[in-house]
Amino acid sequence: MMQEIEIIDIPKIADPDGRGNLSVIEKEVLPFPIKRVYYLYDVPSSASRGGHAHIELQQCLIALSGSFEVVLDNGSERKIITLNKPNKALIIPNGIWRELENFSSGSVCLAVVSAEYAEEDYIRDYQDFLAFKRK
Ligand code: T46
Repeated sequence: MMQEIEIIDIPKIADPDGRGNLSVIEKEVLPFPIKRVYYLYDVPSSASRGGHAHIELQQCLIALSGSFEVVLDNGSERKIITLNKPNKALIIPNGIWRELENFSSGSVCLAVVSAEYAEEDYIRDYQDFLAFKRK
């Protein structure tokens, strides 16, 4: 269950002269071709983002800075994953309900996704999501 949800390593290039790290996403790092990038920032700690599923869109989430929790729900099971490392990426396949919460101060959530923005791809009502999963 929840097999397709995974945390992958983003290659990290540590600078030999102590200039810090560089991580890069290219070629086959993600399990889908990249069509769009967006990011969430200045999110109050009390706020919740997400609260929807996507019909087709596949997504990669990275905590570029700080930390936040991602609640994942496949219609029969829920789990919570904390993201807090810029070289770890959470892969969320289509058909998964997600909620993002407990953002730390100054945190930045990068989303790298498989499709352009399309409101028709969203299921924003949880009962509609459960009905979609039963189909
Ligand atoms: C997701 C989570 C992690 C656009 O016009 N273009 C875009 O590319 C996006 C992503 C959003 N919007 C508009 C649509 C809404 O009027 O921005 C507004 C806020 O979007 P939303 O309420 O969907 O934001 P989140 O943070 O709840 O969800 C977003 C993504 O939409 C979603 O794919 O998985 O981040």
